[in-house]
Amino acid sequence: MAFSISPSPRVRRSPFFEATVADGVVSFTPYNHMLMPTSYGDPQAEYDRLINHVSMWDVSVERQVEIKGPDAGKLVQILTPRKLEKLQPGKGWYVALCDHRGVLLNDPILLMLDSNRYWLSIADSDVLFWARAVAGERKLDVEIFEPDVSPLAIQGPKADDVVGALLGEEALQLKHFGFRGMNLQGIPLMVARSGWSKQGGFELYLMDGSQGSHLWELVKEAGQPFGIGPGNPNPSERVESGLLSWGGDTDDQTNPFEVRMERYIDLDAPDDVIGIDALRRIQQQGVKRHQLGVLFDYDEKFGLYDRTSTVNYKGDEVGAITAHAWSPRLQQNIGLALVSRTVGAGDSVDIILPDGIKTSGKLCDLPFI
Ligand code: THG
Repeated sequence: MAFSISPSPRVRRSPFFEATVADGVVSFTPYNHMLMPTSYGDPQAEYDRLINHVSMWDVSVERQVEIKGPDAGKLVQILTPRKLEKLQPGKGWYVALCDHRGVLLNDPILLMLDSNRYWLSIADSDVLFWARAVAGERKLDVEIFEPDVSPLAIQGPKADDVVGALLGEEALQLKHFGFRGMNLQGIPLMVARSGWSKQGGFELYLMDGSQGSHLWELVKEAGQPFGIGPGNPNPSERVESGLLSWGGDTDDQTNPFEVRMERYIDLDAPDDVIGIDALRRIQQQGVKRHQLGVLFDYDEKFGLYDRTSTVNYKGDEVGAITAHAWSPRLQQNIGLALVSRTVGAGDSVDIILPDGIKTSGKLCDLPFI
């Protein structure tokens, strides 16, 4: 199969688009109505850089929904069933956004800029509409918009070296999910210690879209001595690390308890939080599914996939494999399963892959590594 993406103003480019093309990007995926690079043509090298060195990613698609005004704090609390009293300016928290059924709508990082200004750094769903609708219905005094903010991630064990060289000690002092405003040669940034990998690193939130190529070049230059190269959120590493991909690992029924987000849910959150009643009821009646790992008995290295696989246990369908990948560190095919709680870690299951191939595997706890 060889096909291309038709250009359209509906599918927006990132401020780093030209730079990624110059660096040899070969594929993209649509995400939040934008294009995210997914490969530079050498998956092995890209994985190796992330695990052993350092990698730079255009993750502009992680759009910000800014909520600003006297009722901003009130609105963000209504949107998430995690109690926010202890959130401080300069700190980000991983939160669930749920609908009135308790179904997970998005799993953003919530960044508190100050007491009346927040960013929701979103996964792939239209939070802007949701937040505006809720604010309107609850008659809250807020402005909600997408600011000119585009994250560039620097991930891997040498990310501290690169960011230290680029931005100095101030940046290195940031704690996990902490962030601060900084200026790099006239480029306004919000610098955070975060990113969608478990290899450590930073995200530079570019706050001036006209400076994308400039920022990309500066990061590339500072990273040269440490072997930096372009990459993207890595399918193998994220499955090994058990990081959630909303919309891939979740469906229109998935609640946060099913996908290991219970530690981000406070059932004693205020009663006006959307979904809180449903979440209390779900918890009381018993959660039906859970997310586990699966170790495949299938030797041929998995590539990418575009559909889920069926999981059977003793002849009955019990759920789906929502992601699978070859794990270079485990030297095995692994996956994420969303399955009935009637099965658990240690159980052997039969799996029908999207192309119809029948195989098997063993369920296990997450993360793999
Ligand atoms: N960075 C930014 N925005 C984002 C993402 C990101 N928006 C979309 C998506 N990623 C949001 N989803 C996640 C999922 C998991 C994590 C971060 C964002 C994550 N989880 C750790 C874990 O699950 O082990 C730690 C969570 C914690 O410490 O509370 O990091 O990557 N800007």
